[in-house]
Order: sequence, then structure tokens, then C-alpha cells
Amino acid sequence: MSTRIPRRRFLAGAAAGAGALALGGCDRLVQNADVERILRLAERLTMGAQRALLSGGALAREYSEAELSPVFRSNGTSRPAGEAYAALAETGFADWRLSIDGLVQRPLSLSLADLKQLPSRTQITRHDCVEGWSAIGKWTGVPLGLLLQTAGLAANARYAVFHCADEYERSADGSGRYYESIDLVDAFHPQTILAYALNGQDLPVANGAPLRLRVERQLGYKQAKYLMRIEVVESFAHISRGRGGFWEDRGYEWYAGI
Ligand SMILES: Nc1nc2c(c(=O)[nH]1)N[C@H]1C(S)=C(S)[C@@H](COP(=O)(O)O)O[C@H]1N2
Ligand SMILES: [Mo]
Repeated sequence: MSTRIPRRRFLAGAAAGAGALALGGCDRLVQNADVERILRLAERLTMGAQRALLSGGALAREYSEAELSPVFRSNGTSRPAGEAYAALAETGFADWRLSIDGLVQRPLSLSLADLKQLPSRTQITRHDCVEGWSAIGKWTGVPLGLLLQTAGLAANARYAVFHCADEYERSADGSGRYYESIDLVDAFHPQTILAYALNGQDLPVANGAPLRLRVERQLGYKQAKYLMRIEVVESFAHISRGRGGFWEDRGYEWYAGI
């Protein structure tokens, strides 16, 4: 069964905030019950975003279209190896799903089409890699806070862990897989989005298709590409080598503030 979502309600919600969220495809039929629940909560996110600002959540600088880098280079993995990812890419990620689970009241499973129907945010920001290069890109995606709010956090939830499709180093125990984590302050920050577009186009494979994290107050290695699963946890000590990310496990700082 599908339900039509009244357009009026979302326009009211979006108009209420500065930095209002854009509304993607509101007049399309909503087929996933998760999408419907998220849309209902969209208004509250605007409130949440304003609260984050008032509580000291400074925004990363945003740039103009004129400042966009001509090419947004790729770094790290530029195409995950293996048949599973190849099969997903072949059909334009039609069979890919993002799952949001762990310490949530109700896990979510969302297709790319589902995500594109949700309120989106577009931001032009500068990406700084520890290897000494920067690029300015325009990202469009769904605010992570909206999804977490819909899933409903358990009382002991503290971090969001991003599990990626790429295995950076071959390893028997899975510790070669790329992953990242952020705390809930960053997760609910208004510029923290799950991006499916770069510079107005579908996210290229080289930059993390179909979906990558943008957490704009931190360095490049936190911007997890090839997202498959977001796990809400109380502690990341039990995940991989326990430092909260692939590069953190190899000596980088967990909080990579710019
Ligand atoms: N899954 C995954 N995410 C990743 C990486 C990676 O190798 N795999 N590299 C990180 C690093 S070090 C940087 S600088 C950026 C590069 O993003 P880009 O390829 O869009 O330039 O992605 C980050 N996220
Ligand atoms: Mo990087």
C-alpha cells in the first residue's frame, strides 16, 4: 500500500528554519513505510538544527559556486573490489539498501530512491585531506539527524558507526574494511549529511557511490564513502581494532577537527 504525503505539511516545516531543507519529490508516491515516518519527522529536524546551532554547533564555512574545484579528486579507494559491489553498481544501485540499526528503537532500511525522496540539504564545502590537498565540492544529501531521529535512539546511544563496502586491506578478520564513527553531536549537526550527489550529479563511484558521509567540521578520512550500514552504538571498542575508524586503528586521531 502506498500513501500520499500532504505537501503542505512539509513546506511549512521547511520554511520555518533558516537553512531550510529542500524537499525532494514530495508529490511522488511514498512506497516505503520508513520514508513516510521520516517525512513526518522532517519538521522536528528543523527545530533540532536550530537547537544545535544555539548550543554551540558552529557551522563549517560554505563557499559559492564560483569557488568549486574544477575536479573533485578521488582518494583512498576509488572503486571497491569484489563482485558484490560490482553487481550493485551495474544496476545503478537499484538493489542497494542502507540499513540503520544497533541502538535504535526501529531499524531503517532505505533504498537510494527512498533517500532521494526525503528532505535534502545542499552545501558547498572544502574537503581537507591529511595528505595535503583540498577540494571544494557541492554535496547534496539527507541530514543524518533526520534519519536517526526517525529510527529513535536508545538511551545509551552515543556514536554512529559507518560501515563501508570497501576492503582497504585484505584481512581474515575483517579489520581491513573501511569504517568510521562520529558522536551524536556531529551526527545531529545540520551540515552532517549522507550525500548522494556531488556538484549536481549522482555521486561518482570514485567519490563513494551510492552514498557517503559529509561531516564538515572534520578532516577527509572521516568522510566515509560506499556506505552500507550505519550502526548506533554505546562504544566502538568492540568494532575492528577498537579505535573508531580504519585510519584511527592505524594511528590517526578519532576527532579530526579542522
Ligand atoms: N570507504 C572509504 N571511505 C573513505 C576513504 C576510503 O578509502 N574508503 N578514504 C578517505 C579519505 S583519506 C579521504 S581524503 C576521502 C576522499 O574522498 P574523495 O575520494 O571523494 O576525494 O574519503 C575518505 N573516505
Ligand atoms: Mo584523506
